[in-house]
Amino acid sequence: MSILGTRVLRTEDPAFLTTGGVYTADVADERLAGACHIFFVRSPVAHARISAIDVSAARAAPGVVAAFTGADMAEVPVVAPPMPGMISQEMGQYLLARDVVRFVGEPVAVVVTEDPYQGEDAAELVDVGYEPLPPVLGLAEAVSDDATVLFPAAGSNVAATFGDPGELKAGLFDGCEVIVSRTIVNQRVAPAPMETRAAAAVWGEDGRCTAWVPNQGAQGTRESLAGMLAMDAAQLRIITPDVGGAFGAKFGADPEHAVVCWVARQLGRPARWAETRSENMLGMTHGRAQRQTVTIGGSRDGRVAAYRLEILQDAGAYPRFGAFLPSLTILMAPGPYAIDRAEAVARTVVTNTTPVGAYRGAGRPEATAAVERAMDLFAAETGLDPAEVRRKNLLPKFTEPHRTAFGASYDSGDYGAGLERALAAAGYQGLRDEQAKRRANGDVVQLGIGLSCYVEITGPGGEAGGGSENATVEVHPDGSATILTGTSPHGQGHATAWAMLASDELGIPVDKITLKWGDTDLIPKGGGTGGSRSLQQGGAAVQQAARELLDLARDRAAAELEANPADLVFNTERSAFEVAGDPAAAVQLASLAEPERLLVYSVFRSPGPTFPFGTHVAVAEVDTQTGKAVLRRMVTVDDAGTVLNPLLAEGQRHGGIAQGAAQALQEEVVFDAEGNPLTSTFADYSILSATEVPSFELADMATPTSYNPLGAKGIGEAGTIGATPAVQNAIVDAVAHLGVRHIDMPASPQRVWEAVRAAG
Ligand code: MCN
Repeated sequence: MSILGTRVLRTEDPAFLTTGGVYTADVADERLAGACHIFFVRSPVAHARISAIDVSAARAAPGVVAAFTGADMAEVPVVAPPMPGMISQEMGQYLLARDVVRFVGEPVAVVVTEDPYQGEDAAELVDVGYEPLPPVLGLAEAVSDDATVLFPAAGSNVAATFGDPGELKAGLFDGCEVIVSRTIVNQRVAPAPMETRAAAAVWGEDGRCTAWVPNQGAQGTRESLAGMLAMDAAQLRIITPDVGGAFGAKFGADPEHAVVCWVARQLGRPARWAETRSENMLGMTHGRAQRQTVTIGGSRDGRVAAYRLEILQDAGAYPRFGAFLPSLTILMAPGPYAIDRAEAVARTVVTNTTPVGAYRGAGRPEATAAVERAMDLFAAETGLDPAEVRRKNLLPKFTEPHRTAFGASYDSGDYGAGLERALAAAGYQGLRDEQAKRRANGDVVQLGIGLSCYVEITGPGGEAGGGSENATVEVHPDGSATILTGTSPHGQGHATAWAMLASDELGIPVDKITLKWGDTDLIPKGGGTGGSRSLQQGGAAVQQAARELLDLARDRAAAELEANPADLVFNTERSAFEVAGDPAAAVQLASLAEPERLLVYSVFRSPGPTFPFGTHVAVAEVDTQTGKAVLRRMVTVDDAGTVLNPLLAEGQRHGGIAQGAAQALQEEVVFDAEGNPLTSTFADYSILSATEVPSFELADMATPTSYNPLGAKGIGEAGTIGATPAVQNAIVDAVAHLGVRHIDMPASPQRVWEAVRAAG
């Protein structure tokens, strides 16, 4: 019997739950013996010209080995933004700021000490002269005609445009009986992984640098670092130890990682860095940060005819992946709906804030939030039930790819079934009855029901739109096996999942299969983990490699048994080849691993990305006197095709739903009018905890994809994509009868209370 589809317990957990995890700060490799420690001096102002930097006092402080500024790194070029041709290349960042600082937290200098605790004190002694410049903070401000231009060479604060705003069709909403328009804020949030950023680096006598970096893909990090340090990627070996969460924000490398490598070379001594939580809140990329204007129109009977989405994306001070997010938002703008006329445009601007990057969902949660809010605004205007409006507009079931107006090709979907299953699981009508009762009673605590139907894209990549990934599977003479993968787990459970895939083919128990990842000398190629690509590409590669390994082994077995390869059957129960009809004539797979190694490297190529979908139903209570909103129930259908391991998939849904709900309920990165961050600790940034969310109610549904033999789509980001608008819609719905149509996220008591008051 196959173990695919079963709840195999995570083989990673015994180590993680005891003392077994080895994070970058724990790496005890002997090459790092005697390492010095790096502490960054960061800008305390959002925008300023640097008049002078004096590190002499810091150099004389106890334990200080060295102190460096940007001037010491003259040979290191400015780091240009990614994606030339799309994003302005005039908006580069120096590894250490040279003339101008553009956000609070930007690295300006480093002090290097013997003891990790001496750095913070010595950094206090670095004297930096800042001549304040006017900060640009709001998105509207960034694009106003008299805005301060952060990069004069770029000519404006616009880093990228997607679509031509001048091309917006004047007649898009012609013939619509109902048109609603609204500007909504998809606020900036912090990825806040448990493990903050870190690195360790050492240069060998061969002139190569070995760097340990907790990230989402060693190979991509090697390319990023090589670019930043203007060196040949072959001179770098990147090793990824255990990673304590990444959530999209540990893709590639940050300037700090490059500085660690540079300092180690400069001093001829290994160097280590691990940041504090506050540094992480300032320096690690933030997510989301869009202002969206939605316009939706259709007929009084609830049919949507036209939809427009205009986006202003905040890239923060230096364009990184965040600058590119709107293209994903636009790609997924119409979501799961059949909307005849739709258009979307975006501008990405720079502001004096922390750079914005990918955060779980990366562009797709923003698309879902916009269209799901728009659907509710449209339902409110037509006076129809939000479920009914969605039912009327969802694309009908399809099994052949469906091409959208924005060029996405949805592989397979059954959105209506997902909606009905979620409504049934939630007991939708009963909830509406309860709501009507409370409204009629004029209860202080009102009930809100929020829906969100979504479709998202997972596993994008490659020139033809599909991605590829490699795997090596090796069977050892002792009956164990090793898998090398180009993906890079940081909480998803690949060690368990990839072992299941190999075990299923080879008949080797899961606990005898070891997964290796994240060492560029061992695994030179790999796409890493992001865009929920890993199972559909990396997992598929493992299965393919294991099958090819059996082909190779079959020939060896045939020779050994003096049989025709075609007459052999592989018995997974025994992990042995048998002569058909004569099981006594058999040879163990493991015994074929000598004298020659039994190993196969294989690359799986996917024909295209896949499009998971689902419906989330949130039930919230809102106290109309205090504005306090509480999430009571969360019922979700998340269809990611065939599920490999329900335990892993449910874990992914749980984490994602919690993060998605957190954005709607309480998380927000806030800056004051000078650009000072007000949420740089967990005391101020109210990161969600288990006490603020109910137990999630997960309903199953699986519509397989034909794009990989596993039938699997991605599940890693579904939770954040579906949950945020469902929770936001539930909170608005709770007070909709009082005249409230919209409340921006997060639903702080003050914001909810003000909305209720304003509605009268
Ligand atoms: N899975 C499954 N059946 C499916 C799909 C997936 O059993 N049909 C399982 C897979 O075997 C894998 C897990 O679910 O163990 C997630 O697989 P997949 O959807 O392929 O996503 P990735 O492994 O590529 O993970 C990436 C995704 C992203 S992009 C972010 S961001 C994210 C996330 O995963 N960050 C996370 N989940 C996270 N979970 C943790 N704990 N920490 C993070 O930083």
